Amino acid sequence: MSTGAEGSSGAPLAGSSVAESSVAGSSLAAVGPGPEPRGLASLSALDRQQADAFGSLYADRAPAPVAVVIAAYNEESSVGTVVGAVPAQLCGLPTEAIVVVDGSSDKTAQMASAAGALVCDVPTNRGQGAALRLGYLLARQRGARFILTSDADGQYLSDDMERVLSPLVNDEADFVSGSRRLGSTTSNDSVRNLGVVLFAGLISVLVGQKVTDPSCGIRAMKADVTAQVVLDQPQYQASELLIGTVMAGYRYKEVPIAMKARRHGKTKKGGNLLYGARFCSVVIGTWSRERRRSTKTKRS
Ligand SMILES: Nc1nc2c(ncn2[C@@H]2O[C@H](COP(=O)(O)OP(=O)(O)OP(=O)(O)O)[C@@H](O)[C@H]2O)c(=O)[nH]1
Ligand SMILES: [Mg+2]
Repeated sequence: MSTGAEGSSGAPLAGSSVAESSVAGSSLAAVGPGPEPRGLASLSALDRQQADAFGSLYADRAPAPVAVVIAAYNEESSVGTVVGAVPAQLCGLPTEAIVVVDGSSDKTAQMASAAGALVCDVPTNRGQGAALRLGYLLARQRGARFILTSDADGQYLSDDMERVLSPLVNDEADFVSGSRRLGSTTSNDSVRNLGVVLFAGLISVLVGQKVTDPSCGIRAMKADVTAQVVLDQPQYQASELLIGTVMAGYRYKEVPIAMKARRHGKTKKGGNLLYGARFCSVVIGTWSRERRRSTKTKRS
């Protein structure tokens, strides 16, 4: 299995000498003699502080090799069912659900906790991207080998989790995304569905990798990948993670999944126009940033 310190090409990535703590409750990112993993620079003081508090809170709970990280904001009607449906084992490996709530005004944190999740309840709302970035840190800190994400609104099915994780466990990929286009969706929002096709085409051309669904919330990655990619986006994080990972040379794979329409609560992403505009700006911004970086790396 790759350690995440190497890209799929075998080329060493920055920061392979950094040992992040994998012991709950201990301090983070003990830096050895070498460059820091790029992703650690994206962490804020709040992320580190929350991670320390979370580590202490759950120090007595045995860690699991597979962390299912879920960002949840005002999802009290569905988060308990989503957490309860996470299988105890995936691909023969024990799992744990880590739910990151931030500034919710309802009982999301209590419902997630009652359903058995480890909950990080951040006092201020920052967005799904910031919540997932923190969730990845929490999972790495607890020593997870694999991180799977899902949404708290019940749009993704726990039945698909094993299919998403399996290529990682078999070392066929470093990052696996579900794809509603390879599988199915019950959404009849034609604007959203068209957006998925158009952005998939754009990203495929930009990164030179066939992508069919760049905004699918069910995905899995080797845990170390999340420390190596820059995750600056506070809300529209999906394409930043995808583009950063593929452009860093990690092996990407998609598997078919079934996506359902939201049954409770409402979208946190705004209307289709705003969602599309922000998504587009993250795609172009991330691609430009990663391209500049690879040009600079090649020159030096
Ligand atoms: N912690 C946290 N989670 C968030 C935030 N915004 C969104 N989320 C969660 O991220 C997941 C995806 O958000 P959604 O609003 O469902 O976005 P979407 O699935 O792209 O859009 P829809 O198809 O309209 O549901 C859900 O579990 C949300 O609760 C936030 O600010 N903080
Ligand atoms: Mg949703």
